[in-house]
Order: sequence, then structure tokens, then C-alpha cells
Amino acid sequence: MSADPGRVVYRLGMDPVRVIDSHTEGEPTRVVIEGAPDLGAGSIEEKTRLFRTGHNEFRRAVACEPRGHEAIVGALLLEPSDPSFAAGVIFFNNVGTLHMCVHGAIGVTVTLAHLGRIGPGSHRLETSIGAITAHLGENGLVSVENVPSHRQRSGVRLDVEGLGMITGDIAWGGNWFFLVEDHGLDLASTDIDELRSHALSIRRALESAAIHGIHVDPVSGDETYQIIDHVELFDRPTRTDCDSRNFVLCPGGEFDRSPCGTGTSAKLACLHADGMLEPGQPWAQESIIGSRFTGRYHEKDGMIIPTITGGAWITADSTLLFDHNDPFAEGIIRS
Ligand code: PYC
Repeated sequence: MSADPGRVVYRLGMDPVRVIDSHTEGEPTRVVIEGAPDLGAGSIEEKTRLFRTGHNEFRRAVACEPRGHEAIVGALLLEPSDPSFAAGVIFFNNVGTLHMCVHGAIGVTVTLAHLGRIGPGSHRLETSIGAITAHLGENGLVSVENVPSHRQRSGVRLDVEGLGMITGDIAWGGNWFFLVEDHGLDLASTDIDELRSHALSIRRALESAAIHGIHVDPVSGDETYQIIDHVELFDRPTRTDCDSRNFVLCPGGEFDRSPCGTGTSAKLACLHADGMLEPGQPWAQESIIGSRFTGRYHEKDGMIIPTITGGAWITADSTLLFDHNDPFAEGIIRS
């Protein structure tokens, strides 16, 4: 961490930024309501690219300390490209943008309801990797129909410092995941630092072995390598109403307090590929802090479409202020 106290770092024209905070099964979401940078009038893909490449200071100012913290997922609300969407959204965190974030979509949905912009029913959200649908129930629970998900490889052997040889699956659930059952660890909420450190070692081993997710462009068929930036470990559940318990390492090094909606989608894709879960059959995923999502899927074009259900609660409606002389107006960068 560093800052030159004499340096004036306020240079972005960072006007006050109004945010609404919520948590989804323990995992925080910060929705930017006012004060976001102008991303032009292009497509959501173009706006996401502009935000990713040109607005790191804004992203860090909102997501990182001292106004935020490392576990926050931000959601930038945008005018959607057509009125069939309730909103466009870009998800981001302490290190960059996220392809998708299901707990964040649940947080966005309760935030839009809190603002009186939507009521119970189904609402489409536009993201750079496709449309998702959030259903807000009368009971306050939100079900998100996620993007198509699939398992790319199974039985991937990986030599990991501190764990030895492990086996995992690579799956896409809106983000890339390496899913591991045979890690030999107890997923205890008292051991989070140790779990984090092992999950980071797994991610380093994936990088060293040049193991990637492969994105296939649906139109051109072109393949691009994408980093596997989420690691998901599984264990037996402690709750009697769950099928499994997980620990999820997020891209910025934090762990997901919720069971991770894209991670649960990746898990459903693996269960489907192994013939262990039928379409429509519920799967209840417990998080490392004991919260719960339920997931189901239906099949479409050789992939699965997961629907993930959970609750979210508003925690704050606030305005972030940026003093011209604040050396950490653009967030604290951890090196
Ligand atoms: O719920 O998809 C999710 C998610 C991704 C990163 C943190 N939460």
C-alpha cells in the first residue's frame, strides 16, 4: 500500500457517487445509482470494454478501501439497449470486471425493487455476455436464470504446492471455475485463511500448467483462451437442507461469502455431465459461512441453463465523497 500524501490524486472529476449496498446470502453487492462515468452510446459489450480499460480509478474508488473493501462486487447500472430489459449492468470488483455475477444480479434485483423501479415478477437484465432473467418472488427471494453453462473438461490432474496431486473439472457458469472434490481439506469456516491460501496455490498451478478455459465465439466459432480465475472446493454439507458445501476463491483473492451463483451454475453443469442431476431437480449449495442457494437447470442446445435462487437484503443507501486532497480517493492499491 502506498500514497504520497502531498500528491493530489483527484483527477477524474469524481463527483459524489450514490450507491446502494446489499448482501446476497452474506456476499456484498454495491450498485452504482448516480455518478458513474459516461460510457457513451455503444453496445453493452463496448461499454463494458470502455469501463474495463478506461475507468480503473473509478472502479477502485468504489470497490476498494477506504470506501469499500476487497469482498465487494460492484454493479454499474446502465440504460439498456432496448426497453425489454429492466437495466443493463456491468459487474466489477477489486481487480477488474466480472463476466457475470449471479449473487450480484440478485442484489441488483432487490436494489431496483428498493428504488421502486420494479415489483414482483420477471425482469430481464442485459450483460456483456448475454441476457439473464431475474424473477423477484412475493416472498422476496430472487431466482436468476443464468447464461448457458457447460463443463469443458473433467478429470484434470494438477500438481499443487501443499496439496500434492489433485483432480478437478473445468466448467463455465458465467465465469470460469476449477472445481475440486479431492483436496483432502475440511471446509470449516474457522479455516478460511488456510482454504484461501490453498485455493490460491491451485490457481497458481493452473497458470503454471497453462490450463485455461476456452471461449468459443458463437458466431465465428473462433476460440480464445480465458483465465480460470475462480477456484471452487467442495465438501459434505453441515446443513441438513443442503446437498453440498463449497468454498469459492474469487479473482481478487477474496472468498465468496455466498455459495456463488456462477459457481453453483458450474457445479450443475458438472452434475449434468456426470448424469447425477436431472433437469428440474433441485440442488442446494451451502456456502462456507452456512448460507444457501438452490439451483436447477433445463437443457438447451447441448448446454444447461441454470436457475439460481437466493435472498438479498439492502444494507445501505449512501453517497461516496471524494475530497480533492484525499491521497486515497482512487482506492488503496494492494501490491
Ligand atoms: O455469485 O456469481 C456469483 C459470484 C461471482 C463472484 C462472486 N459472486
